[in-house]
Amino acid sequence: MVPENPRNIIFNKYEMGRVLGQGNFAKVYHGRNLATNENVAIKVIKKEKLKKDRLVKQIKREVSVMRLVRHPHIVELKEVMATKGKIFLVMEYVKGGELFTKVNKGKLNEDDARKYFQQLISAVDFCHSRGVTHRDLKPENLLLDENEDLKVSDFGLSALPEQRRDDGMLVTPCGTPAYVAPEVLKKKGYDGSKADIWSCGVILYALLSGYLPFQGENVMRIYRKAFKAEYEFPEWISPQAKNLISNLLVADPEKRYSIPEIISDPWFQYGFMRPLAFSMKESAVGEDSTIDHFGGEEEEVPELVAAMGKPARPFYNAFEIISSLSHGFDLRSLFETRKRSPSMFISKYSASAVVAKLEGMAKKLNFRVTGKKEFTVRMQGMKEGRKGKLAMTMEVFEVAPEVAVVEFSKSAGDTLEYVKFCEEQVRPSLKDIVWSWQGDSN
Ligand code: ISQ
Repeated sequence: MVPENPRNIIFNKYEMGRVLGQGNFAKVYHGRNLATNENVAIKVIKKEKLKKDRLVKQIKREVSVMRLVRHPHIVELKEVMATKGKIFLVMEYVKGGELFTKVNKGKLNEDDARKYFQQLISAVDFCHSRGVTHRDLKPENLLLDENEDLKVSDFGLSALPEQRRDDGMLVTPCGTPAYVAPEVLKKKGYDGSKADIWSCGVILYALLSGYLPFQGENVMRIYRKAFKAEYEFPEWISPQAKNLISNLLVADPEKRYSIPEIISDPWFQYGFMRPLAFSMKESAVGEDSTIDHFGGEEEEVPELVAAMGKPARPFYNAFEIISSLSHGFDLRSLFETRKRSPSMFISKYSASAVVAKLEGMAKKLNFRVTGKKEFTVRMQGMKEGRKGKLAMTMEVFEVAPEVAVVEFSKSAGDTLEYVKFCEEQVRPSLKDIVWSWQGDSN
């Protein structure tokens, strides 16, 4: 029998409220943390809406990206929970609504438009520099908080069924017609970061004019104009802002401004302060979830919890979440209590680049590579230690393009010698590929 749940409580922790937004694969609800009364936004993704492997890839991506990043202009992902049929992404609730509700009431003055554009570019720059593109920047993803500051949502989520050609270019056409770059529409390979910059150009144009640069009675007409970057400026936009827009809405992505060029543009620079960003967050997985009964549907047992029983400890850090996701969305590893001699770091390089670097390190430290299988490297020292030769295994998981998690463990030798070796030799020799070490705050 399905128990009554008139208040739509999920995981004994959140009360689900009204719908805030809806997309192809997900619905976003207002939520309230029952213990703290904190408002949250909860994105609910039904697994059946996507093929499982695609879904897992997508979730992995959003989680791995959003769990790691803290940026004042990116919507924070607080927690991830799942039942057999649904994934719940608990996000920061952004109160002020969509930026474009404001624009619909009329164009913004240049100072306000510049402030939002600067905040947008700092969020985009932050993600691009971590190898993450948005690819669906559009009004619905631009929210305003209670201080009238911008928050970009869905970074990392637009990487739905992603395909890359051999040269690394994206081939999945995605995005929203009026904001989509010509090279995306052409369905040729494209550079996701240049496509984002085009969308930023469309957004800046819309903020300053109150309407879109490429309009038409049907999608084909809009596309045709976008292909040729055919648009006109209203006369009230200043020459400096026009100059910047005309360097963003350039059909050829090669000739389009890059982020550094945008940042050094004089119109953009006016009053620009780079926000303090990035801290590696400590995370929390739902610590006590019993029966989830949401939306009057069939009773579901949260698989994370059902599989594992009550967790031994309530909090997990981003590394644990990511590495467990890399193991196929099986979060059991989060609940292991056995202490290994752990070391993990996140790198902003591809898995193959990291593997190459690990092999180079072995050589430099006079270790012999004793095994290499896909993204696992085993190596052994030449010198006899207290308990024989030291040996270690390093596993590399690519959790997003150009984001790899590297986990290493001792496979032979004395633990103290191993820890010392890691601290004194391994860490320094990897410093140019390490983005952040497990346990380090940033
Ligand atoms: C956060 N707050 C309000 C609305 C939202 C919509 C989508 C994603 C996050 C959100």
